[in-house]
Amino acid sequence: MSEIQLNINLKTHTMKKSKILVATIFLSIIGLITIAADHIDAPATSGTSADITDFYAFQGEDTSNLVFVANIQGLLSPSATADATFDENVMVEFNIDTNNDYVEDYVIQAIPRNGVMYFFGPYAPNTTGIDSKIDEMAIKSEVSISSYGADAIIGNSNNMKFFAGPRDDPFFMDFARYGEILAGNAPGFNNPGSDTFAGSNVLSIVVEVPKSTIGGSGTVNTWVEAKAKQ
Ligand SMILES: [Ca+2]
Ligand SMILES: [Ca+2]
Repeated sequence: MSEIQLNINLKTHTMKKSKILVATIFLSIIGLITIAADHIDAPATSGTSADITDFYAFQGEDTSNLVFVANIQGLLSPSATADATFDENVMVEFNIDTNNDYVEDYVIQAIPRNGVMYFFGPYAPNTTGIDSKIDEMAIKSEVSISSYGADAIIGNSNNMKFFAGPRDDPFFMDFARYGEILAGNAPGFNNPGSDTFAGSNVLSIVVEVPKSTIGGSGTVNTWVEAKAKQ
């Protein structure tokens, strides 16, 4: 299992970003936009179809909505992107905790089948924690998976919006310089630096939901998991 976790406050308008490079993380960061990333994952998941590179959660252009973005299978070259597909045995689950006990009160689950990404939720899951199940009674939505180089296909149903497909990796990090800083050979980052992820792609899953469907207001904790079918 690969997991990234972060906090987001539904009311504040502070912007804060964070970059973390460990396998499983927890961030007590409150902000309009919160970002967690671990492009280099634990050996068991690194480079696999379940390898999460980034998790973004932010208020939508429609301020009554929240947007969740999970990027997986990072560092795809253009040629690799053309061949990259979502794994039908891997479910990506967005977890949302609304009462600060770090147990998910809502989940949004995404799983691909035959070129379509299916979404379930948001709904209160019967199973929490390490295990996950898809409740067939959950609200079901879908969007065709967009092809590399083609226009993005946006699904719009159940008052939500959906996207699944390859995207340019938006993450910026100068890993070479970072290594030099850690080694004591450089005083800090260059401006603008050299983006290690320039020209590389990810497979992205995006869902925009009304805040009213995930608790409405206050602070939520949210994290994303990629889980292989057992
Ligand atoms: Ca909870
Ligand atoms: Ca879960």
